[in-house]
Amino acid sequence: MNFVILTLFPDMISAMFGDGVLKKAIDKGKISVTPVNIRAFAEGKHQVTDDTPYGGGCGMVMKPEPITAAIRSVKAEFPDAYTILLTPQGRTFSQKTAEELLSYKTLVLVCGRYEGVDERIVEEWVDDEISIGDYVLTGGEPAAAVIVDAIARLRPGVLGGESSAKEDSFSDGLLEYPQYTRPRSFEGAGVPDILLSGDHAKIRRWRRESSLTRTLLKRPELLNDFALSKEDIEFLKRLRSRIEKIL
Ligand code: 6GU
Repeated sequence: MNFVILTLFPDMISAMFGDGVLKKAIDKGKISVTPVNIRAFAEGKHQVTDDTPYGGGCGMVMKPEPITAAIRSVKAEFPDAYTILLTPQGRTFSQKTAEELLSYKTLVLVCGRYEGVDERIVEEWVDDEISIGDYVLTGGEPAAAVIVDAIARLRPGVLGGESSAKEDSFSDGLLEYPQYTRPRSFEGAGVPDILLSGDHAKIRRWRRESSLTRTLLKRPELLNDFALSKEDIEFLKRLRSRIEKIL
């Protein structure tokens, strides 16, 4: 899968993928991450990429010509690329969005800066607009990194253990159960006995129930959206009535 990131700050992108799991995935050819410098497509001695807004107002707007030239050049290489503008006005990114975008061979992520990009870019070239949450960043680059990370780790061969992406928080709509490793006693705090019991059926059940308990206490709204088994529902009923007795 190819991620092409149009930005005025390509070094920001290179830095974010120069280490760790995603660097390994790039080295192994599982994904490619290509920062494209929008400024390289700007004309003139000063290669200007922004200008003052028509109608007045503060801040600068990214000019349409350099972004258009950059997108055209990417589309020449990847005609089927799906183009996403990173903007606080977009639909909010989630695990579900990551799974949905996994089906594209090439994603072009356009990082906005300043007060935004000329609207004609959005009309002519943009297939989708995505935000990573309800707050404002100075530019789309951190958002692009978040989106690439969340999608890339779902690709086969990117994570070490093939099961790890399936077991984490949100993949089944629940938060993860608590994890422990050695030492068995750390500064007076122990490990739940059941995890040391070797009884794998019991451990599986304890983990499921821990996930359900955590989700109910920390993010109860998540329980509305996802399919729960009969056992899950029974457990949550008992948990709720225990909590109600205490309160
Ligand atoms: Cl995608 N861009 C900017 N500038 N701010 C954001 C964002 C994106 N998502 C949340 N805040």
